[in-house]
Amino acid sequence: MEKPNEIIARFSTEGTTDTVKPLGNGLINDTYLVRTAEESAPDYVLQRINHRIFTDIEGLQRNIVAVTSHLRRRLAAEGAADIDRKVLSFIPLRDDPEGRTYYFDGENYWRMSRFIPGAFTYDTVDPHYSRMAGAAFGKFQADLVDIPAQLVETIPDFHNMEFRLHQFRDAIEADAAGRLDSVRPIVDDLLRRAHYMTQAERLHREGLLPKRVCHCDTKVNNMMFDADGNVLCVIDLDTVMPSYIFSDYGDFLRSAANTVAEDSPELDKVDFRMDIFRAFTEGYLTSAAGFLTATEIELLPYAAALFPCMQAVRFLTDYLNGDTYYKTAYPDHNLVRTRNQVRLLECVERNMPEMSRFIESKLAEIANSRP
Ligand code: GN1
Ligand code: MG
Repeated sequence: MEKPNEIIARFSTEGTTDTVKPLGNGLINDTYLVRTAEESAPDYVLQRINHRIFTDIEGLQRNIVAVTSHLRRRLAAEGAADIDRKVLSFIPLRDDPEGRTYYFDGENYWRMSRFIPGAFTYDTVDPHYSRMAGAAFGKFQADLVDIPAQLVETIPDFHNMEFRLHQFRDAIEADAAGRLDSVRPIVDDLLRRAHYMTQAERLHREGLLPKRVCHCDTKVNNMMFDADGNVLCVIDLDTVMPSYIFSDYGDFLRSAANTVAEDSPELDKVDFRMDIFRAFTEGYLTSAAGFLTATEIELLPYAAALFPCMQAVRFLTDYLNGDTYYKTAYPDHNLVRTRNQVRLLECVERNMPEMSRFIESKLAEIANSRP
């Protein structure tokens, strides 16, 4: 493997590298902040892309470049100021006739983007930030409705619940780590919900539910805010791909409305914050109601339940497989995450009727406020 400085030298960056330090806490890629010595040169983010999980790096970077260029054109057309802080820019390789934005050192894939100065991410948000995040993710989807490029699914069937249950059943069958007996009740509890949770796939097959370009990892900490709390941009674009809009709506609430972190073992503290739900939904509907279909809107409460359920299934699958996918800090980490997500799911399920009522009333308000 090449040294960071050698890797950085492959990209057409400006300035000279001063320091390289780990950045963020993603579960999949390794991220570093590259500070340059010169005031005049930007700093950069260097990432090692996990190519065990993202097997089509070429397609992945093509997606990301298509999306960021499209968003950049949109911002320019809107006459937005400070565009370099509102959309990520990826750095091409030096002297590469194909203009590639990733480098393979024989072992690992790397990419670089400009570091956005004065930007902050948060692991928890209040209703005010949630409303802005909702509007921003809704706008992200709205802006990409007319993207001319055909994007690839960077992880095929990523948010396909039928596929996740299939992997789950395989893991149960194999019981590779010998952990099945200890988790039987949770396994049964999740399988009981299989039919309800796979309704999106059935609706899609019947032509009643479209796939649109979505972010597919709308965890709250994948959104950057400026010092005044205004949304700057959406980051972590590896999973931008065609999916149901539920992906973005549901995954944000899964991470932001949980009163505790997704791996907190304190189950009695897990709750689903309806104030966050209301604020996020309001923001989302203001920018997305214009293109959403009635089916998509009606199923938003389902989306809020689907994502803790899918995440519980994914964590438990990994636990049964012996922790081969997610980074873990201790042996039962994936099981603790699973229990946490199941508890969150139960809290969501209790609130679904109220969610539907809230969405209906918001839509009526939006319709009435239109001239
Ligand atoms: C992974 O790497 P990170 O933390 O952004 C995962 C998401 C999960 C999330 C759970 C490619 O995202 O789907 O929701 O962990 N990304 C991938 O924390 O599997
Ligand atoms: Mg992330």
